[in-house]
Amino acid sequence: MSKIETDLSPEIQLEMLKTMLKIRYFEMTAGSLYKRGLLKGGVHACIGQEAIPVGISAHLRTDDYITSTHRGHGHHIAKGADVKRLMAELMGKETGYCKGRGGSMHVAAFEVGSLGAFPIVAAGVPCAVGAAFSMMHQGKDQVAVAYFGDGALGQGTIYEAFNLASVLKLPVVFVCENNCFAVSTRTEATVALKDIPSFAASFGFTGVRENGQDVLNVYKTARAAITRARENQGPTLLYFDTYRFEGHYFGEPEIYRTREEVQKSRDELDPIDIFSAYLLDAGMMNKQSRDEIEISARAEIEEAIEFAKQSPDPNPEEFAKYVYA
Ligand SMILES: Cc1ncc(C[n+]2csc(CCOP(=O)(O)OP(=O)(O)O)c2C)c(N)n1
Repeated sequence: MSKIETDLSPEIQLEMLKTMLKIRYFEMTAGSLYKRGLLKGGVHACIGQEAIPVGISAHLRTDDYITSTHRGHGHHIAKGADVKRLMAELMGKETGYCKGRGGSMHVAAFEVGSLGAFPIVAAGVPCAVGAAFSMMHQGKDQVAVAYFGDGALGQGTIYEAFNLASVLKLPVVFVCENNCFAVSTRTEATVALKDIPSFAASFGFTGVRENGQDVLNVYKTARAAITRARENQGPTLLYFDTYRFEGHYFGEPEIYRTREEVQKSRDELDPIDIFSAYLLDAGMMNKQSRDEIEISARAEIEEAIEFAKQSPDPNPEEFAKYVYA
C-alpha cells in the first residue's frame, strides 16, 4: 500500500479497519448460515471489495443517500447500518430492516440514508439521480452515491442518468465497482470502455479510474467528488478496480475461473491485509491491538446472529400488509 497523505486521525483509520472486518465477518457468517439453509434467497458477497464502501462512506453523513445493489451488505454496513437488523433481514425476521420481507437483495435502511439495494442491475443509478435532484431543489447539501457493478455499464438507463445528472449539475457520485465479473462474464468481454476520464468527459463531467483495494486511496479519490457534489458542481464517475473473492452468489459453481486465480487475488489483493499491513507499519496499531479490533468486530457479528435467531418470524397472515399496489 502506498503511503497516502490523509487528514484521517489514527482513531478513524482504525475504525475504518474495524468496519472492513465487520463487513467481512458479516458475510462469512452469512455464507455459513446460507449453506446450513438458515438464510432464504440468494446471497451475494462483496468479500474482497470492502475498501470501496468504507473509503467512500468516510466522507458521507448519515443524511446523505446511497443506492446499492444485489451485492450490498458492505454498502450498508459502511453507511452505518445496524448489523443486527441487517442480519435479521437476511434471516427473514420481523426485526429486519424491511421486516424480513426483503432479504439480502432488497434491504433498504432509510435511517442511515440507504434508499435500497436494487437487484435489477443498474436500477439504483437513476434513483440516486432522483434523490440528488430532490436535494438540489430543496436547497439541501446532502449528496447521493450510486453504487453499481461493471455489468451495469451494459444497461442504457445509466447513460440517461449520467446525462441528466450532468445537465442539471446534480449532487451525485457514480461509483462503479469493477470486480472483474458480471456473473460468469469477464468485464472485458462486455465492456468496451477503457478510458474513464474521456468517457466521463463526453458526458461533461469528471471520471477517474483507481485502485479499489487500498482504502485510503479510495478515500482520497472520493474527496474531490463528494465535495463537488456537495457544492452543487455536478456529478463525478469513480471507477474502482477490485476483485470478487467469492462466487457470484454463495454456492455458485465458479466454472469460469481457476482456483489459482482466486487464490492469487486473495493473497495479493486482500484490502484488509493491505490496510492492516499499512497501519502496523505506520505504528498506528500493533499485533495485539489488531487482534483486539478483530475480536470486537467478530463479537458484533456474533451478537447480530443471536439477535436475529431470537427475533420473531413475520406473521404469515400479514404477508400482504406492506404491499401497496
Ligand atoms: C436488468 C437485469 N439483468 C440481468 C440480471 C441478472 N443479474 C443479476 S446480477 C448480474 C450481474 C451483475 O454484474 P455487475 O453489475 O458487474 O455486479 P456484480 O455482481 O459483479 O457485483 C446479472 C446479469 C438482473 N438482475 N437485472
